[in-house]
Amino acid sequence: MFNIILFGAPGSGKGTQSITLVSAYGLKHISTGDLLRSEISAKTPLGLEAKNFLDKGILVPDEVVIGMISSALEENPDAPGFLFDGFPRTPAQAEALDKLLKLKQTGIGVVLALDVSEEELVKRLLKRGLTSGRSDDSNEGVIRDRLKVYNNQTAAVATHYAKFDKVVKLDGEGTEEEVFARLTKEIDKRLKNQNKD
Ligand code: B4P
Repeated sequence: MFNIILFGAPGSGKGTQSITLVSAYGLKHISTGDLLRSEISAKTPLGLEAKNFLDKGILVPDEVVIGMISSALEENPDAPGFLFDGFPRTPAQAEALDKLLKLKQTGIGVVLALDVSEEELVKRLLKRGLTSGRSDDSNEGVIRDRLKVYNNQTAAVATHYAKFDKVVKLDGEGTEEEVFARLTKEIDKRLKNQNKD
């Protein structure tokens, strides 16, 4: 089993790259943002609670998101590996994920961290906001708040995985194809090493 965390600030290309990566490697894609948005559209109690957080650009409480991930892992016992997109977003989520994967006798293979400048992030999210209908993309103030949340709460997740020498920082600027090529180069290197062991 090979599990990947695609890491980076909002707008760094996690969701975009996940689509092509899961199809290239046959992984199961788990995006907490997508899971939360589908709960919101279905107007479930979890979705009604989550909406207030997403609209303001702040993080949904850890216990809610960890519960969702635990169910997603249980629902996919035969997955050849998982691509985590937008999760973990706090050190507490990272520790919970490590424990859940340990129960499945697996762990994180690599954390691929996409590096994009703040001005480029704001530009991309405002552009997506013109068509996505996402309330958190259409207001520059909310976008800047999401970037602050990333710097204050989420960046520490990379520090957690750096302790285990799992983090690879990559340039997330350029065309989608260029970024995809950088990501696959790193994944292929690790898969080759794993197959040697
Ligand atoms: P997410 O759904 O995870 O969304 P995101 O971080 O905003 O976007 P992403 O990074 O995937 O977008 P992408 O760059 O692909 O989170 C939304 C909210 O949900 C959070 O604010 C939080 O409230 C909540 N949440 C989610 N997970 C949580 C968790 N674990 N804990 C607590 N709360 C959680 O795309 C952005 C745009 O850039 C697109 O329009 C794309 O086309 C464009 N783009 C991508 N690559 C490009 C490139 N190379 N060049 C030019 N444009 C590019």
